Amino acid sequence: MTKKPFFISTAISYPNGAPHIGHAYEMMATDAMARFKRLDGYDVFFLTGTDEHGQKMQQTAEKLGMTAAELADRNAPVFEKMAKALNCSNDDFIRTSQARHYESSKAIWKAMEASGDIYLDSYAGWYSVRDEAFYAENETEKREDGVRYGPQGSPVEWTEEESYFFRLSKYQDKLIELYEGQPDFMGPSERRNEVMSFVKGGLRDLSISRTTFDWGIPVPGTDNHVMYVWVDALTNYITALGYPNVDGDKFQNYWSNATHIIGKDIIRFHAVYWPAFLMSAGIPLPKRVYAHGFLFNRGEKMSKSVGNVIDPFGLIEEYGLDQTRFFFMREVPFGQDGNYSHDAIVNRTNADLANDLGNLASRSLAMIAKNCDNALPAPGTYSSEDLAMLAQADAMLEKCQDFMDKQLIHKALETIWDTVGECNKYFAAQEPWALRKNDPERMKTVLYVTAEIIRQVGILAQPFIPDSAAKLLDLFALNANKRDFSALGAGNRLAPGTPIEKPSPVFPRYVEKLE
Ligand code: ME8
Repeated sequence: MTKKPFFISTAISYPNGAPHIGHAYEMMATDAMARFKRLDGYDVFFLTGTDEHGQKMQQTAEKLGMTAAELADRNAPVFEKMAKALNCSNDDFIRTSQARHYESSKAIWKAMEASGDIYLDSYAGWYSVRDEAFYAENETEKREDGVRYGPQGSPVEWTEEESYFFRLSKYQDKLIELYEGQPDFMGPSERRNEVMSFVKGGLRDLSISRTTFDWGIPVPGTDNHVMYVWVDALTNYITALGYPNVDGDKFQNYWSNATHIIGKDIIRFHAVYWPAFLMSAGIPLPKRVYAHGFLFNRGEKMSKSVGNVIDPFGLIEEYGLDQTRFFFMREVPFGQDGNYSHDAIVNRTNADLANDLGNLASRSLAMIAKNCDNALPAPGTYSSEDLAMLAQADAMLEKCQDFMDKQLIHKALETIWDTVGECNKYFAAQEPWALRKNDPERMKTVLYVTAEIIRQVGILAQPFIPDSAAKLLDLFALNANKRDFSALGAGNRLAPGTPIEKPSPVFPRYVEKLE
């Protein structure tokens, strides 16, 4: 049977500085979604990369006394290294400075031009270099400091130059039709409402080329225009699938089911401009765009420009990779803003991972090793408590599938950890250590049921904490083909007789360092 395709992407980051935790957050969450779909039987293509053109890159490079290309060459590898450090399973890493991307961006430009959607005029208006965005006058405000700011709180400057325009206004009704006809096109609902009111408020044509600097992809047929960075940036998603070769396997297969994961500050580009460009170029649209929230360190927004960046490599080193992944995905409702702090990370690490799952696995498997000759016992007749416990574990997959289809990562993790919590209660209430003397057969059943719950939790936890979940599954010496989601549920219960050793701890506790 051929597998169903699934394409998923992160935004591509500006490599004008080192990656920060916001970039890491988006990568790990998108990785969890990619891994989830792979384990659920999909043929997945997961894309991430760097967005290297534009005025922001050029200005930063000038300040540093280097060229934008040199700056990109210095920083893009750090983003790639971060993807590896986060154990991201991306299938490609695109850099918009690559030749394949020049070809693809020129092709989409020509396709939009052929539809009669591009014309030459001149732009006079506000531009934010930090956001790489044009804003209407009524979206900006002049504050007491005399500086004018855009809607994201970054300064804007007056720009006047000859520019090509895209007939965005022509797509207003088609976009509203899209949002209404395909309510799942974007989420969460706060962002959907924001985009709907922006589009309903009236769309003006969009300036899509720049002439006052040259760090960009040349506009075909001109010698002084480079493409507005967002035209080429958005096109990265299809470049990686082989565009302009729309008949190729990659494009045919993966673009038919595409999801973009982005931050909330760039929803307008993905839910307004991108579908309009695609409609104009005669290319099918992605299925879904989902915007996550912003991360705040003790309530403060982090950004390269503000300078309060927390280094993701440092977090991984301090707390551990899976602990870092787990914390952000379990703690922050995906789609909303979130806070993090040392105490919150330590708390999740020690409570959810080391205590609830780690201790449960060590205690139950150590009891099996010691009292059942290092082999999983066969269960006897199940009590109603056993059946309820097994039923809860068997029901996890469907709930998680449903949540992950809506990008509600935290709800999927909550479902899994509710089962872990319930299993701890079950284990404590059944008291297998007491049964050892007075009802050893019953003890075997309780230990068997507990091991079976740990198996299912281990399988479902893989997308989120891949290394630790693999170690958990290693305790049952499960073959690779017994680790995907088709092995979940009642049909694939652990085989009695499976060798079980006394486990070494899978989830170390975080111990505070002495000052
Ligand atoms: O926007 N918390 O690049 P970028 C959570 N190149 N997410 C954050 C964040 C924070 N504090 N700060 C940034 C760009 N992000 C463009 C994208 S896509 C065709 C082009 C997210 O480096 C941000 O919302 O500024 C975006 O999704 C991603 O990190 C890259 O941000």
